[in-house]
Amino acid sequence: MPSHLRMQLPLTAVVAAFLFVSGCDDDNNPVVPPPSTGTIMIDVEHKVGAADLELGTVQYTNAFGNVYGVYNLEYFLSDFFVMNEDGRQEVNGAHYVRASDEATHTIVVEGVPVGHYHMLGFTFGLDDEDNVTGALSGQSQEVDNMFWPENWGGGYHYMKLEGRFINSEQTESGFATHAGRFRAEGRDESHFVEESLTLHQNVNAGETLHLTLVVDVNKWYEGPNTIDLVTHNAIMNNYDRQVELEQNCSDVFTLLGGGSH
Ligand SMILES: [Cu+2]
Repeated sequence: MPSHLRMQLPLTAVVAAFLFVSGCDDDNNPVVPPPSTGTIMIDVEHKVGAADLELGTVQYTNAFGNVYGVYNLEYFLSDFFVMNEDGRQEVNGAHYVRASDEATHTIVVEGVPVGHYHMLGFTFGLDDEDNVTGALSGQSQEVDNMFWPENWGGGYHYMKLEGRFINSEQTESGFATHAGRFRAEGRDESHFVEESLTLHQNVNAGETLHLTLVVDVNKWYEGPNTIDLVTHNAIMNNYDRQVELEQNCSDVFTLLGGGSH
């Protein structure tokens, strides 16, 4: 450390002590500015219809009539935003969720400007800005394993939803609902899903608003497209399957604790 810096330290300490003491004479502490943002904490709950998602057993029935089980579910939610009359406040960042790992079920969105908001939204998967190979590296092996092949556009899977179902021969067969941006020659438009959920809540300075996001796995397979799991293997470069999934995302997510007027 240069000597002139060391010399200044005692003087700084004296000034700080004086400010602190004089600040104590007032009810308000003039030294620390009040926070202008709050936090939204979202707990993710996975369901299949009304039932809690239980991994690893073939016990659910989808809209098509497939009897199936989920063995793995992992996905990204990113770029959370809240909206009110003043506009849209975005808090960028990607959150990795894995059904088998409770530690990934809490999403903390910090730095939300204080205000009353009537909408909470996010991107299911990653938009083009975030969906870049290597952009999320260094977080975990699980996140790295979400990579999407370079020849299909690179970046990351939006979701891996994998399991087993009873096929028409009455035997168990695997399915892999892998969602992502399939980019190829003649197919280079972006596609990602933006969700918006109704909210009537205040974000208060320095406080945390708690919400629950319910994710219903069955909804990925119904409305508007009723999906037969027979068709859900090796779908990553299948344009029609990816578009169907995108459309079905609209009612997968519901918000609890959003309040009302
Ligand atoms: Cu895949």
